[in-house]
Amino acid sequence: MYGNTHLTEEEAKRLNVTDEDPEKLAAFEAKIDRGEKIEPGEWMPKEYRKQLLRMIEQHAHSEIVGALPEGTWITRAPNFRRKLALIAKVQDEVGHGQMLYSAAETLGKTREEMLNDLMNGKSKYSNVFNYPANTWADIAVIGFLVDAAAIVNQTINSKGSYGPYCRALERICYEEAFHLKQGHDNFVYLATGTPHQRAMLQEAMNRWYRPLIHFFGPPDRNSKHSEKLMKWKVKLASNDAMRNQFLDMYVSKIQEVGITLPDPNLHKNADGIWEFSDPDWDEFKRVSGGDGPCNKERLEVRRYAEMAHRWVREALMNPSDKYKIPLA
Ligand code: FAQ
Repeated sequence: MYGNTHLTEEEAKRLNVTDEDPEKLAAFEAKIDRGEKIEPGEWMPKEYRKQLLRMIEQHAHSEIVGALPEGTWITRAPNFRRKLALIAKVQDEVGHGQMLYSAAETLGKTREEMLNDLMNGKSKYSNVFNYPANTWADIAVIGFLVDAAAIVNQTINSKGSYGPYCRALERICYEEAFHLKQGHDNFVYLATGTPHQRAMLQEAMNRWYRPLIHFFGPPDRNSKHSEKLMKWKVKLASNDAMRNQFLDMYVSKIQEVGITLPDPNLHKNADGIWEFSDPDWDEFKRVSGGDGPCNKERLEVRRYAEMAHRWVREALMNPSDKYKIPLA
């Protein structure tokens, strides 16, 4: 065993904690096992900090990049009610990014460093936001199913071990529940609408099916970080388990309004596990590695926002005479 921890020497090596103080490590693990939260400033293994930061930062980037595909439809929403709901939703997503950047900052990386790493391509964000929103039906699919997928992941992980991340996730889930409702309403409206509306929705569903399967990450057998993240209760279910829960909850809701999924092999087996055709994991690797249909555009928009709004940040952070509005 490694010190007085529950870890074998082999596990300690895999978790990359062999240079940590075994006493502190044992106390840290015991705290997590008791279901208590780790808070900023408390001792934690370097690898826990690194993994947590990577995951929260990636999540924060996903929220602000995730606002872009839907954001492009605000001016083209089909009516005022839908427009208002979409504006509120997109604003919420950016707010989620803010909450998550704040949680990530408690681990020692500044917001500026994180945003720079997003723009220079060092940090990842969710694959799903590298696909275009070609029609209004894409907004229904994103609002209903991407939000549903996010809720499955976030509800599970909100019971995790790091206080600031869990508190942010809890709040985010409340807001996502509203997003899902408006997405579902939009989805059902199109599915039960004119033949043209139904065809538009089916076409969008066909395009989003694979990215949605990819959303939960690679299959467990290829997941690099799950062992550590699950050991330390950052992630409370594996990629496959979350994907399965999503399919369990939403396949029937899609099919009950007459929309089909473009995989003849999608079915639930006798053990209650969903099986599906190979969703092209090479595509997932390409898209999450930077080579998807919209990766370039998404980062260009981010770089433009950074440049065009620099003066606002400067005015807020360094108030000086240069930015003072003369009062009459
Ligand atoms: N996209 O070892 P694993 C939202 C990478 S928020 C791109 O299994 P892990 C709200 C992974 O980084 C959506 N890359 O990774 C919204 C790793 O690469 P690396 C975001 C992915 O961390 C809705 C490699 O593959 N949610 O949608 C993806 O154990 C509507 C190996 O993977 C979160 O971020 C992916 N999908 O498990 C906004 C939730 N999956 O770093 C607007 C928090 C994996 O070694 C509109 N994150 N990779 O180079 C998580 O729960 C986990 O990070 C997983 C991946 C489950 C995503």
